[in-house]
Amino acid sequence: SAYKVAVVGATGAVGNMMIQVLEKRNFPVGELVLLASERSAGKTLKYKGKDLPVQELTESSFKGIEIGLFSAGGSISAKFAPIAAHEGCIVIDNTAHFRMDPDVPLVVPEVNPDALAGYTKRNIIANPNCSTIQMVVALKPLHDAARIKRIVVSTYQSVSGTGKDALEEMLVQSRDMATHIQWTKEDGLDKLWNSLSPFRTVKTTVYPHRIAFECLPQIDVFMDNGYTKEEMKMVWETKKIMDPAIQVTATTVRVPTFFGHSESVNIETERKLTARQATDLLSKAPGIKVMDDPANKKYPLTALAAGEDYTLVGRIREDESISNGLNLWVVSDNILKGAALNAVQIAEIMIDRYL
Ligand code: A2P
Ligand code: 11C
Repeated sequence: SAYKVAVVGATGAVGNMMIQVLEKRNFPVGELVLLASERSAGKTLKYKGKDLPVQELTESSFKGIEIGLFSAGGSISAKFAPIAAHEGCIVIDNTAHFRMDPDVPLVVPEVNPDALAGYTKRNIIANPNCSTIQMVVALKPLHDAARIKRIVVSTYQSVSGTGKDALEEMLVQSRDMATHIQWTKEDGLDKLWNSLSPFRTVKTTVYPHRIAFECLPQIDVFMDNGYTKEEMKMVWETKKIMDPAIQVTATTVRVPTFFGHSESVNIETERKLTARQATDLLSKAPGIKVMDDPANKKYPLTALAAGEDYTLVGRIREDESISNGLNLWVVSDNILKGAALNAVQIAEIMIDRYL
């Protein structure tokens, strides 16, 4: 049978990708309803070669809708997800709003699909944060084999994670600097240094500092413990999805890349895993492509992960500073597996098992 599906936030970066993923995977869509703000009402978006109208999201948008994919921001989900759920719609929510609600399953299909059984409590299922999703996809097979005790992760997250305004800000700044800094290798470094100085304090609107040619060790807001919310999401969500016993510490950094988040992941396990054993486990695991051939300079890159369903894992090494430790480099498309694809995969399991 086919289902009546709504995409909430259809005009956004993730919402748009949700439509493409539904089409690409031939999801059994009977009717597709595209919802966004009143600003977008009247626009059309393509689905299977047809132009579908975008409608304004209202409290009466969900009559008869069976599956709702939400990606229009936390406050929109806070208000409209319960309304949709009350109408009998299964909500799959990509925002952070419901993730830590004990009555809401937080699911990565390759990791904890059975948690979906808990959906009946609220009719709402949460899609984890992109940086958490790719990390747990890569770590689940290692955890099953050797019990992970502790994770130390540093992220290198792309600008698309913030949205379209941020992508534009990065491009404008980069263009400006590349145009105005007239320096070649024949010139002295002092000339470069001096030409950079007007750009040390540029006015920004999206990020607190310039993102072009910079790394920002701040994603989202700071919490009372000195960590950012993005860092704490990685801690809380990993425990909820994989195992509450795992200790996690994270440093999340925004870097001037377009699509795909990269992560340096260090783990300590109870039982010893050699790099070779870890590579074998990862090669057989769902959703993962191992890309690890140092002799030929092959390792995961954002350019290889963008547009790709798989999470790429490489640079698999034993951590020589402890007895049972590994280092990995994990890269995945944050809009795809990190958001839209994971949500649609959840919907596929829901159809398979419960609807
Ligand atoms: P709109 O395009 O009409 O503003 P992104 O994260 O890429 O910025 O996208 C956010 C998505 O959430 C867009 O589809 C946006 O629609 C939608 N959105 C934002 N505010 C509202 C709102 N008040 N009601 C419904 N959809 C909203
Ligand atoms: C980023 N991870 O890259 C964020 C975006 O909780 O769904 C997604 C935020 C979230 O900035």
